[in-house]
Amino acid sequence: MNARDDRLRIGIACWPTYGGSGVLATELAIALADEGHEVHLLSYEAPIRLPEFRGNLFYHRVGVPEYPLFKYPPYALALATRMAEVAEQHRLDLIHAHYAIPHSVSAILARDMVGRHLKVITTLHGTDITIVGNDSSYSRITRYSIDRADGVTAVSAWLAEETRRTFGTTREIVEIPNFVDLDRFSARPCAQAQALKRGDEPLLMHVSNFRRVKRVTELVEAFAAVVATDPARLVMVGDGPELGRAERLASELGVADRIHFLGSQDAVEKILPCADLFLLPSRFESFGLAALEAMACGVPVLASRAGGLPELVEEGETGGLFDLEVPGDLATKLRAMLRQPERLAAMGHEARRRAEERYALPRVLPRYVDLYRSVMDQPAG
Ligand code: GMT
Repeated sequence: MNARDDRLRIGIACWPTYGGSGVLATELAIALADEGHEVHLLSYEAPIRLPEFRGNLFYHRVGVPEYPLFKYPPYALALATRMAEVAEQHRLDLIHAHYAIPHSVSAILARDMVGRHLKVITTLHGTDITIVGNDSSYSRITRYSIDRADGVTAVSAWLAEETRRTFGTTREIVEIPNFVDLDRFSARPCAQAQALKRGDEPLLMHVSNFRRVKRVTELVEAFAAVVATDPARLVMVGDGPELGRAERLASELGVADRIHFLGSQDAVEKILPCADLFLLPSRFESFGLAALEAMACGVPVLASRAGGLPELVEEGETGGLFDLEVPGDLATKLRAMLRQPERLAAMGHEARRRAEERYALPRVLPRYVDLYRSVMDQPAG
């Protein structure tokens, strides 16, 4: 702990690219720094939401040297080495690893190098358990990283339960939901994004990294079915492996003129408030941070009844849920919601209220800080 007072010195490791875990980790780093803690972010490049300069928030790039022998450069080892260096140079109290593979493993290695006084907290975000950690190549090391961390959190009750079930572990997993900056994500519309609207036509929106799990092509299909009877427009924000397929499908189905593919956008908070409904039809989501950001902007959400989404979206209150197993259910629920514009607006208000009530930064941040302190009170084992 910082000698002058009880401010903490925290290392945070995350993926820097578009994706919920990196966004959440960076927002957490900023919030902790704003509270006066000293925060050191480690990643192979600066995370997308990292501000240019904050007095007590530092970024350490992790270099991964090429070597002819290395067909796969060992990033996990370079990260562990950098973590150990930063921990010693800046007398870190703890490393908070976001996403189990490889960040948590690297942090445990760093702790082995530096000494047990350095604590390791791991936050599980979702695909690190459900897709990557589940793969037989990584399953054992994922379980090891969960068991050996000093503290483990999961972003939803569903993910905590899924982790216990998948790995048969009984270790305590603290549920700490994701949070949202309610000043940045608000109902303030942005003039440029307003231009996406056409008259009274409802504007639908989707934001993701366009991975298969997001089911963006299924979304385009459902949208095409709905606009055959009910006019609407769809804005798709993000980039990823399924973008090309989604664009081609939009043309094939004759709805390309009704869908705007905007690519990756740094300031989604300027676009989201223009939406009448946010769509997240994923195969599962451990939490659904993009949906929470939409809710904070006063936009109701239609999501799949899968993973942690029913914890976030309350059917009939802040949006709707459709069943993945029921063919055509996404289109059916979407059409029904669009036909009740007043109800949709009321759900948008309620969505913002829920975001304020449950997911505001001041509500969630103390839970992380309390966990840091309780872990630091544990004897160095
Ligand atoms: O959604 C992704 O594919 C990205 C992934 C990540 O790790 O960056 O997101 C996961 O973590 C987010 C932040 O906690 C959650 O809001 C997302 O629901 C979760 N994604 C999945 O579970 C598919």
